[in-house]
Amino acid sequence: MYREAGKTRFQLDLRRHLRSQSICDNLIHLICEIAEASKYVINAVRTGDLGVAGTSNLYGEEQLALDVLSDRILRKRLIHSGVVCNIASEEMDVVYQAQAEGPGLYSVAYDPLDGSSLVDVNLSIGTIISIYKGCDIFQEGRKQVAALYILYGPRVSMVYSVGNGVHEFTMNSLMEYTLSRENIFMEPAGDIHAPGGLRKKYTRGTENFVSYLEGKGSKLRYSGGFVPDINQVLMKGKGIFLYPALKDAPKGKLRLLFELNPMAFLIEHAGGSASNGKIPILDVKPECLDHREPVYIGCSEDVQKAVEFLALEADT
Ligand code: AFP
Repeated sequence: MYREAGKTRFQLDLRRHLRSQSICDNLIHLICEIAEASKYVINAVRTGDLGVAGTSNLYGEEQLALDVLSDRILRKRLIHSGVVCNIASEEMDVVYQAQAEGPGLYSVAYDPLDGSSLVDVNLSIGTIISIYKGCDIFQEGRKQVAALYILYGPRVSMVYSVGNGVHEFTMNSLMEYTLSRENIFMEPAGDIHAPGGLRKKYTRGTENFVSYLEGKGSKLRYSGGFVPDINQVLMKGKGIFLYPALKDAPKGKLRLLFELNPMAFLIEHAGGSASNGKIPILDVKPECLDHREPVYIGCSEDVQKAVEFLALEADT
């Protein structure tokens, strides 16, 4: 659910909206630079080479040419911004220091093109960005000062929060982002669920939770892209995404720094919740770049129900 931006605010562009958020100029500049970079990513996605890059990332996953190209576009733009200290990318094995520690600098963790394996079947994908003040990229997600994603779908949209509401911008024909939804908020409980991972590998608690969702009439809506799947839950304001602990992968699949922390920041600021099944995602202390966590994220009552089912499993 959301409050449709009033007609008078529809033309409000990203920079002016950011200025209304009482944040410092360097953060405004950084978010605008990321918005600019997204235009080059869009062009790459629309026209780029769908082949493989012949390299692999930290997780041993084959890198598509688009992954590498999108990563390069974003990293160059972040360095060019002049306000970024450390950079962590899902496509890089190490933290990249753009400049030495100093006042007014930020650190950025990003997934340049999440869901890139969906490009060749023309499904929606996205860029996910997490921003911290200072040079420590391994802070708990609750210490983020901003988070955003860009969704490359039938429309290109950007959803951001600096801790003062969650707002959506839509790209117009001039490739400008203009306000389309302001102060997006979520209902306490939902009627859609996006269950990642193979069901036969679910633990009993997750299996019972998904059966509970089905029992209350929740519809399965899963694309395989974290950004569009979260965007659906957020924009409808009534749903939950889960990528749980699996029997052969107790930490699930999704990465804390690049995927879970930024989305948890957005969902919590829209009135929802995000848990690893025990504690809020935003309270998990990142241990390393490839830190993964199970995730249940969306309507607060649905997330709480998942935690209860998992606690029951733990007691048996
Ligand atoms: P890719 O970036 O390799 O396409 O993975 C996408 C993703 O990290 C996330 O966007 C999805 O929610 C999740 O993986 C889908 O995983 P499954 O393919 O196991 O459902």
